[in-house]
Amino acid sequence: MKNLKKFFIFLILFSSLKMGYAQNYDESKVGEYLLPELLITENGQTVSTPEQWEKIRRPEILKLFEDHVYGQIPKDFDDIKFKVIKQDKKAMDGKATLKEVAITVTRNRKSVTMNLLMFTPNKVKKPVPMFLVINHRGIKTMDVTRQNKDGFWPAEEVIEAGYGISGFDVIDVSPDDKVKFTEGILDQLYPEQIKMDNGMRGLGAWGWGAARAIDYFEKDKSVDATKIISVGHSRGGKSSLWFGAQDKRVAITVSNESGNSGAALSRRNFGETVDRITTNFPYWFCPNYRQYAGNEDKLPVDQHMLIALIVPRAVYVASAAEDLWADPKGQYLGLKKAQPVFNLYGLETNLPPEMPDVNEQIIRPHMGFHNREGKHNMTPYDWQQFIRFADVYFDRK
Ligand code: GTR
Repeated sequence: MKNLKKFFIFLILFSSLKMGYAQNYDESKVGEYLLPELLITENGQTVSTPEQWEKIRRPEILKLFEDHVYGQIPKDFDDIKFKVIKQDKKAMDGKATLKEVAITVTRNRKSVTMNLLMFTPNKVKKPVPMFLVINHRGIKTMDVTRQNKDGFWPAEEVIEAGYGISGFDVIDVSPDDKVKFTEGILDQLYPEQIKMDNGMRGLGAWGWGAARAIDYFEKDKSVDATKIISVGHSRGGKSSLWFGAQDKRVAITVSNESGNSGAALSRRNFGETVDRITTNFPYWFCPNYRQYAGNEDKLPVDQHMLIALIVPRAVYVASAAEDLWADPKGQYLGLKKAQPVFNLYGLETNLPPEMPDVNEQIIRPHMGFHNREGKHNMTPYDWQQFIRFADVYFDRK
């Protein structure tokens, strides 16, 4: 009997402890939070010009994300080779050209090969802007035979709009798996990163893969490599943002429902938390990130600063109304709180204080947002919005 009583007391204590970390979906319980300063340098200097931002504050913030959240994305290797292993100039009933490219990267005499899949439209004269998807949903979503048409990668619609569409399966660079994530570029090319507290992990490795895809596009005359649009959904969206922040060759960075550790503010206590994400997916982040579980206020950054790193290149944030786990409002605020950096460049963004209505797109220089009706997914509706935004940004229509 005594033991039973003890057990119940333990149970109550344990569950209230857990409550501290439990998910909140009640707007009235979000509470107050103070974001780190975007435009004050570590020396206390106020940033008021793009030059100060680029020379001082941007590198400081980039390093903070590297050291505390995602880890590095190494840039060095000894050799890169591209081999077009398949080409079909009459794909999609003659509307597009399909290419499958094997990209082999060598460092310290070890190599990794990733496969890039791409379609470019045939009825165009100029090189085309290219959508590049960091794809964690598997190769089946990018069926090159087009027998299986998946709304996650709606190649026909993108080709019809005059853009190229491409993607690679993240498994080629770093499997999306707690145990196997090193079985790719980490084991083969960058083993020293595994031991580092700010070493590359899953999300950074996928970004590394996207960078190698752009290395290829720079050599392919059918692609306008100055107009690359990096796209990722959810975990892919987190990676797309981190990659877009690093690699200035990305013209538009799209984050679709990237949520926690993506576009959503971490200090806003709503939906997924740093504790949940680092418990379930520790291998996405550098080991240092875990210390901020239940301790978000101590983070030296918040996610609006990640978005700000991309400016003045364009950023598009998409969310879905029923995807509360990813905190649509927190994602909107992530974009909104990055505004001071857009403004530094003379870009008058003026986002309204509240999120726009569901299915209402907002386009500003150089940012866009929508909150689609429905659940967590990337759909043809989302793609239509990305295309509309790209048309405006690239001045195509
Ligand atoms: C969830 C994870 C999210 C998001 C999502 C996805 O389980 O908690 O942060 O990344 O997976 O990638 O679909």
